[in-house]
Amino acid sequence: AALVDITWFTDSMGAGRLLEIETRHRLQSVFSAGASSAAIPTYACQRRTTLNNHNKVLTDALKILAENAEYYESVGRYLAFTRVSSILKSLPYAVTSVDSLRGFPGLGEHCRKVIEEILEDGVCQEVESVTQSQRYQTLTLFTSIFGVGVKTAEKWYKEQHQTLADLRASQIRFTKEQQVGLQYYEDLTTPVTRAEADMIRKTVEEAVYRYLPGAVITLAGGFRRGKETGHDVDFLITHPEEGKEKGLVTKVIQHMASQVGLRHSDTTHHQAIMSCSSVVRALASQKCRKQETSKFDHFERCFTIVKLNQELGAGGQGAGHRPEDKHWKAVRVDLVIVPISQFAYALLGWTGSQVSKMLCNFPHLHSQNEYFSAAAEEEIFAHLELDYIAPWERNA
Ligand code: DCT
Ligand code: MG
Repeated sequence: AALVDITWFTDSMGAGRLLEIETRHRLQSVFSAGASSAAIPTYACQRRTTLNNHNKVLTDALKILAENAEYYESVGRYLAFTRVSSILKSLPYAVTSVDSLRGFPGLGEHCRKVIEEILEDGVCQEVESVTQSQRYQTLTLFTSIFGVGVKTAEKWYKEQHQTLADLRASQIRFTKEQQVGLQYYEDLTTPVTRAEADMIRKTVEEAVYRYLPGAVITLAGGFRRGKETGHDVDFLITHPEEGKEKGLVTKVIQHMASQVGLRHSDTTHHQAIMSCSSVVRALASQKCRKQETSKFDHFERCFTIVKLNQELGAGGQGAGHRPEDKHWKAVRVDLVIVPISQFAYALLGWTGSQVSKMLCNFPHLHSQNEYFSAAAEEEIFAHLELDYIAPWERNA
């Protein structure tokens, strides 16, 4: 059963640590099982977590500590902070005293102290000093660049780089993704709105229906969980007839690229739409779970950056950043092509949050890489004898 919680962490923490995480987690589960209060489901995927976070001050603080732990590659601490944060998000009330946290699954001394300090003083000294540290600031900045993970960010930090300007002026040989990440940094770190997602949907539809008229396109990711903004837009594409979807991704991308309509003189932005199929994220999920997963992670997919026209400066914010003649915004778009037989799993996985995705890797769902067939998400939950959790309750 401990597997349920493990897979969630493997994507963000990298391949080599699965075993370590698993071992620690099994221990944690054993110990927490006895203490956990009846009110809080032990499995993260069974907690109904809406976007209405009553404990944001606490979870923001724990998030900072979790990030910092990740920057120091401290898996155990990362897990501890993240687990507690995820449980706090699921509570339908604001925590006002540490005493009320008795029986709280996985609450260690460290988290307890952090929560206590914030409840009493409004701030936690440790969190304050982390956010003020140069290392934390620089690694947070660098990892916010598309194509840059913790390892790379740390390497650059150790080479004395601290700002984007430092990087741009350096001799570093950037990957293709990182070049794009730096080039469109402002755009890519500006949240994508739902309205923008809808506009992109039209572009995707136009390209997809051209090659596969009966295709079904579903907006997944945070937007499906009810979020108003996201860092990207995730689409699942399938067809009611199994196999019809094969090879679609290349055609769609080529068509979308040809429709971009760049001005002839526009040479600097010729990469406004590009295919980034080798992006870190794809690699993370494919490499690290070779045996256990899963067809789920081997769908045809493409991580792209789409040039979204923004007539009349829609979006408003960040006016100072944009050159006057730039009336478009670079937006990250993920396209995942899924055979209908596996659509329910893909939908569950790509809806997220990361916590819910783990259900797809649950061992009971497949034997010898053959999935139990499921026509809808509800069937996957039912097969695992779990209560169904709706997309908007998966915001752990
Ligand atoms: N996912 C996955 N494998 C990964 C990363 C993500 O299967 N390596 C799944 C889990 C969540 C879903 O895809 C969408 O991913 P994100 O876009 O990163 O998350 P989000 O919740 O949509 O966040 P945001 O709203 O910021 O885009
Ligand atoms: Mg997303």
